[in-house]
Amino acid sequence: MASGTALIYDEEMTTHKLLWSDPICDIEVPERLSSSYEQLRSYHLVERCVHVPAREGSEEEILLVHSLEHLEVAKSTQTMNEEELKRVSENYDAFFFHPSTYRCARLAVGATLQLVDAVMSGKVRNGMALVRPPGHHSQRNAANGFCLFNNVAIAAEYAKLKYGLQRILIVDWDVHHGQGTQYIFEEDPSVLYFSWHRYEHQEFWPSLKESDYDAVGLGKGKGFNINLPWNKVGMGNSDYLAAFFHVLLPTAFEFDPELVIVSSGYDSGIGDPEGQMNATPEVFAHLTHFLMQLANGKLCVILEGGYHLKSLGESVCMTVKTLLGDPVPQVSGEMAPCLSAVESIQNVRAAHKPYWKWLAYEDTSFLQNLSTKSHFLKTANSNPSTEHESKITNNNDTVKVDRFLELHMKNILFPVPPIKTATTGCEGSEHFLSEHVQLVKEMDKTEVEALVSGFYADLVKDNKTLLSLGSMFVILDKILKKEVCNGIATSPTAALSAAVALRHSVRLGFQRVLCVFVGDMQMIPNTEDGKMLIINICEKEQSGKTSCKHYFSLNWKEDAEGNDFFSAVLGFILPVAYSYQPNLTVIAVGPNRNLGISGISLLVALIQGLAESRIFAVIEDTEISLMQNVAKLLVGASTPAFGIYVPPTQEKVNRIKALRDQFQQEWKMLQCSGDIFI
Ligand code: Q9C
Ligand code: ZN
Repeated sequence: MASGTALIYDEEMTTHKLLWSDPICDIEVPERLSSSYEQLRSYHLVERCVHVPAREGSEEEILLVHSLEHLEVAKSTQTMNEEELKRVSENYDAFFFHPSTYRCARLAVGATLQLVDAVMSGKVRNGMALVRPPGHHSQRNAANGFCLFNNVAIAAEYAKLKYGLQRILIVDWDVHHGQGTQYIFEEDPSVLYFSWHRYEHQEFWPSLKESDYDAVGLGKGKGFNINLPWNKVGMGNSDYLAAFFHVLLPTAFEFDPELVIVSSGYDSGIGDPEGQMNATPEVFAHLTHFLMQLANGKLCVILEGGYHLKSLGESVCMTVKTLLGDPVPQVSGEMAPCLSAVESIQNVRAAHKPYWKWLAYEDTSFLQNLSTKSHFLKTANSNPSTEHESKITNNNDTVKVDRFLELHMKNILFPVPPIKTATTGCEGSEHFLSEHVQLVKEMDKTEVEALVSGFYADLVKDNKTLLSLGSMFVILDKILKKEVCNGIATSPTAALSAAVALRHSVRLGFQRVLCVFVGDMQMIPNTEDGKMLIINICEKEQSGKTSCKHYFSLNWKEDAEGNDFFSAVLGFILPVAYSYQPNLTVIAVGPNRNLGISGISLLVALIQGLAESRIFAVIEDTEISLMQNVAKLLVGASTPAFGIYVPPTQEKVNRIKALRDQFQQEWKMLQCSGDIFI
């Protein structure tokens, strides 16, 4: 299993610069690269990465995507004077040539391919390349939007050719539409291209009809081009997360890529003069964390845009930190997507319904009637209570954003130590013991009795149970004191241990504890005070409780053929959990579990984005191999195998949809369709 994170940076790519005055291009400055690298250095992230050198991409490699003519024009600019450079530049929409541009663009291509090689050969697990000029607007025969060669598109073609890959996912979270990338792969079903972008009903550059949600790909490539247009500025953390839960991630898991490449523009972050969006740096940690769950962790992040230097640098650091496996910081702000974002999400889901199994049974009956529906929603948009409060929106004042980021990043638990896991020395633990694991000593019996006597005292019948509670108290304590990030304990009675753990964590001062129960859990603690939220995944309908706001019962029996739990995790559990914003997560697996190891691994892997990655897992002590799997996940020693993707049955889709309809007013991250407006 590959480990380590590659970082590619070559100062020479700062020599490409604008030589004349041009208000359109003057934001694409060399400092974008150098100051991001400095920021990485100041957080001590550079020394934790594997340094991989850049190289020049070869002509042959560039010709995988571009025409010979385009290559020759670019090459010819090396010896031109300023006047000639300016004249060639004017042939393109928003591009400038410098005598070193050709050399830098070849380094940008080569750096990207070096990263692909490092990841594909297993030298590292993942990595990031800081490159200039960027690539995603560049087309077969044209420079465009600050881009000369399409680094990411070349990398995808290269990976197909050199490693025989059949499925590559490109995620373009830059705020502009990578129309260049779309054109290159439009007819190619082996490359799934996802882009969200500021669109404003085609008002925003590059103002193309084909950037809208109905451009789904052509010919054999139908369904493999996903555009999510943002029709308003001010989109923030919750809108981006909703897009991942309700569009990108389910599609990506069904597609099952062998490699993920990110067109990683940070002009979609707060303070950017181009994007005018509101997403704070830590959201990029979450996006990165989600993408790390695909393709066995093989993730290549390539810089595209990003023009607010401070915001760019912080966001780059968040990305690299997450690639390294550090705890994921909490996202800030109220977790509710705005109406305009939900409208875009519903439209792209409807447009892609014919091509993806996970969407097949979703109720998108408004499909026939999209334009009227959209019109209806446009008027609905004027409801101010469901629109974002735009405190930071439309704020071009770079000083104010700088100040905001300075204060904000201080609250983001940064720097934090790498993940440490606490556990008891249980059977099979030698398989995952490492420097990241702390063995805890158990509390003695009288201490435990004293602690438990306040609540479940009468239930503690034997020494074995008492002892397992003892180790649990120690682990929770270490999590609270931030000595470790997560912990795992076995118990002869997981239900009892979990119930006690919940009560105890609230007593320790955790304000919001999310608890996910899997299997037979007879003891459901009282959740009335809102300090706990319980999601009970069980096979039989639980009676009572169903009306309680902080208790959900999700009926689920995993499909025998493979893992059909993706739809439940993405369509319900994660949205509710992100709406709740817990500061501790407890996962308890009891007897007669109704989910396989792959389903539980999926749950644990994705839930790790919450509560600053603070997780306490309690597992019934007969479940040795499950215990080993979960422990490896918590330690970060493996990227999980989630098993074969199986689409959910109509019946299961309906069940999730019913839960969404019932709870989306309260838990707003569940919103992904127009039903909420009726
Ligand atoms: N009126 C990247 O972020 N704006 N490129 C042109 C013309 C160009 C952005 C405006 C923005 C290019 C990689
Ligand atoms: Zn951009």
